[in-house]
Amino acid sequence: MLSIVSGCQNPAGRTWIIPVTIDTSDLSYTPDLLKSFETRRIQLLDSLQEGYVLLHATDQESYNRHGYRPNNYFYYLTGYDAPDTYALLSNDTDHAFILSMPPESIRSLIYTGGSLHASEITDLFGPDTVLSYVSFWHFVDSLLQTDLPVYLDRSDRDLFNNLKQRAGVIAEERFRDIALLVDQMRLLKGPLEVERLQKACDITSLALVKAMKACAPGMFEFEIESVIEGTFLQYGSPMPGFPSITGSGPNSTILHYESNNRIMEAGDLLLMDIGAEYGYYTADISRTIPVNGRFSQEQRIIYQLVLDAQKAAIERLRPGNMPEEGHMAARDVIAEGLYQLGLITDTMADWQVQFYMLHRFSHYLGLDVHDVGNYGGARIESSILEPGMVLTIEPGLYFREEGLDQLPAIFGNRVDSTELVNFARTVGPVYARYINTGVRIEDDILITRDGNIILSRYAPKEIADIEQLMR
Ligand SMILES: [Mn+2]
Repeated sequence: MLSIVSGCQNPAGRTWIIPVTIDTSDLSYTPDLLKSFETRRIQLLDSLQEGYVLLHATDQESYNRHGYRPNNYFYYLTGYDAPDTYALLSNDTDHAFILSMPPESIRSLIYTGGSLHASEITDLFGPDTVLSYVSFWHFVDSLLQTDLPVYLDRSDRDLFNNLKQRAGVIAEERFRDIALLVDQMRLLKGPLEVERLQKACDITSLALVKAMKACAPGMFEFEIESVIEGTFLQYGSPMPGFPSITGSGPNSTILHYESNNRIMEAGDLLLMDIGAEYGYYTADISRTIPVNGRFSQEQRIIYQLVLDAQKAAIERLRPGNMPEEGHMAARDVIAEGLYQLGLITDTMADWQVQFYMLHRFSHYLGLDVHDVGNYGGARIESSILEPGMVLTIEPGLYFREEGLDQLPAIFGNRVDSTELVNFARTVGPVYARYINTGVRIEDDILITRDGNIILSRYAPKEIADIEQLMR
């Protein structure tokens, strides 16, 4: 076990201390951690009127990222994470919690090694029964012959289709969404979850500092990506929680740019939107830096505006407020700034502000980068902020080269075409000065009893700090 506090010293002598060590002992299955899975199962079964919950850890082939990770609901309720295994939860007192072994084959033994034995699974995860893969499905098949409802992750299409076929019914209402039972629980993070998110944020912050120090004109964007993801791996994060975005120059204005293969030039901005995953929880932090280490006057203006908006939003994030209040606070700062700069003609015209902002400023964070929560749907009862919620705040401003030409395509259905033409003509000369400027600043915020804690606080975002680190 190494115990190094990582500092990044720059020639000017400034040190960024990020309290993260190369040590994954915090991922071991402690009694407290195992208890947290059990508590969730009890809470779930308390709210389960009838029927049962069937969860799939997903299989080796289903990963869409660097490596395998279990289905979020499966992991959240069991703590178990072996590929292609299943869990069954019900209020049947003899079989309240059943886990399956993975399918047995000599191929999997040779290629991936053996799995835990049934007795080891029982000792560790505490199921009432561990069944072989085949026996598990015999049991499920018998349950499917009843007309009890089945709760499952409806986004797992393979499982859903498999169950419908086995049940031989088209009665879709028998198959219900586990989200109805669990999302409200997942929204409020417990201390052990916050610990993982904090560590994910610390590793990500360190990666950002290292990227800032490495960044120089002439480098490829993917070289920065490699510094970032190399740091993730080095600190025990097996993979990013989502594809890393390192977009420079014109690419800084593309929201989900993932090619990362352009050569960066002096005068470019570099927008990094990245997140290490740690213990299946992911960070999501964005920082925007000048490739040559110094913001131009135009870049400085836009950057400071986004930063001021972001801080205004973070201040509003406290218990009792709606997440919308953060969004609106940021929007108001940005609208006023854009108006002062001559980039919009009317602060009350939502479409004008939207033209630069392009996306919402906030989402929940947890096992998923866009974690469960109320985004306007009906899944979760209340969206008033409560202690234990974790959400991102990520205002951004983007000046695409063809931006003004795209106005009719974006707003043509709701704004009069002469108004669009006039707008483009009025703001055009000012807009031209900012072309290829894309700035996004994103932090991860834990709501606490008194307000909030910025989990991503170790990632520098003040202009002076970034410039000094890059000197
Ligand atoms: Mn985000």
